[in-house]
Amino acid sequence: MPTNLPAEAKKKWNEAFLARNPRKKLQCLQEFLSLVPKHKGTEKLRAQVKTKIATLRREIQDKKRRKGKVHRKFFIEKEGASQIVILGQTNTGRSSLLAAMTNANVEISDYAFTTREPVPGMLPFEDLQFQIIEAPALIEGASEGKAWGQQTLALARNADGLILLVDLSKDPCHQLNLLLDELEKARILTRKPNASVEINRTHIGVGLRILVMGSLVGCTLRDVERLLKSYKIRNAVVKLNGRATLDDVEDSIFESSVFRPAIIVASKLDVKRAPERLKELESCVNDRFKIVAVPSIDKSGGEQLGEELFKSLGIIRVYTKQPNRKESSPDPFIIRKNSTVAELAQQIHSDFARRSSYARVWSKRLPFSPRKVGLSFVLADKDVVEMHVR
Ligand SMILES: Nc1nc2c(ncn2[C@@H]2O[C@H](COP(=O)(O)OP(=O)(O)OP(=O)(O)O)[C@@H](O)[C@H]2O)c(=O)[nH]1
Ligand SMILES: [Mg+2]
Repeated sequence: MPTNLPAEAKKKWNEAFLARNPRKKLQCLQEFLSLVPKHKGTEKLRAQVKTKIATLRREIQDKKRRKGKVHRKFFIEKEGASQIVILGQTNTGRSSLLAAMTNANVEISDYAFTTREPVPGMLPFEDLQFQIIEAPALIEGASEGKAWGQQTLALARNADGLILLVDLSKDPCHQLNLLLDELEKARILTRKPNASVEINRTHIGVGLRILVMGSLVGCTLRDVERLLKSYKIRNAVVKLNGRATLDDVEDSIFESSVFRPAIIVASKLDVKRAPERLKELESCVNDRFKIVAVPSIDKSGGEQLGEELFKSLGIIRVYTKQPNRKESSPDPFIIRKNSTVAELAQQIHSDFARRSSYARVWSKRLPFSPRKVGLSFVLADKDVVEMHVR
């Protein structure tokens, strides 16, 4: 829905964006909010800005309080093929799952909130390793900053995929809805959106570079340009994927949504009413997510979990081979499903991409191998690719 903001408000938003000092930013955001007219079209925006203000205020207070105290470590460097974050409420069995599926050394207890910092572990799957991270428990109000919620949700935002842990000893649909609600408020989407808009603002004069990778719906490139300029955005690289509307562009000016594929893991299958609660969960999920029910004490569940994660992430492995060698590299390249030979070359090196001219591909899915293919050839999982340059 269009927000129809007055020019003054747009200008104030830009000022808030550019402010480096948190106090100045807070002040600008408060002024911005007072300039936003109250109607249906601005409802979401106003809620979003209020959350931003509350978070910023808390950050300023925390900084004052924390001077000299130890900080909790929340950022975890990515390792392996993908980083997956386990989200769930307290005592749902997140640590138990992590301990059963990975090599992590983690404390399991029946006390609430045992895990206070993210804990990583590696889950092997075929020739890949997934990095699984237990996030601290998520509670209602996490997106507004309760119980380190902002940091926990930032972990999820930074990950490649999510495991939503649902405990079958309690009401499963209530747990799931709470998680989805907090994710939505943090603008982390678990459903693939029709469009994604990325705005990378630069402070030097490169002008507006708008790259339309998909298509524009109900607007032209000029409209997008005009909208950005009305927010005083004059230097930025803007990438539009999928079918983007002008509303999508405006939304992402305020804060971009990210899509994180998710699966549900149901825990505590051994409790008395687990089978009927699993049915309840299935009916409220209604095929929106894959549900994996594996006993967390049983290591054999690791393979099933690995496979479901691999499927949900929308990635494939390809093995590259040098033209003069017989063997392909033992370690796969991880690329997005439906990637082309050109995109693989780009991932290897941008210079390599420029010089590539064709490839030879070995695969069981082809009637004969190797097959000589062009740069637009779409790759599949386990393809062996030999790139040729000009
Ligand atoms: N019956 C049963 N109990 C389980 C299962 N998995 C975990 N538990 C118990 O549930 C309690 C909480 O387990 P944790 O793995 O520590 O839960 P958590 O989600 O990591 O909890 P916090 O980190 O404290 O928020 C412990 O007492 C576990 O023994 C299971 O499959 N069945
Ligand atoms: Mg734990």
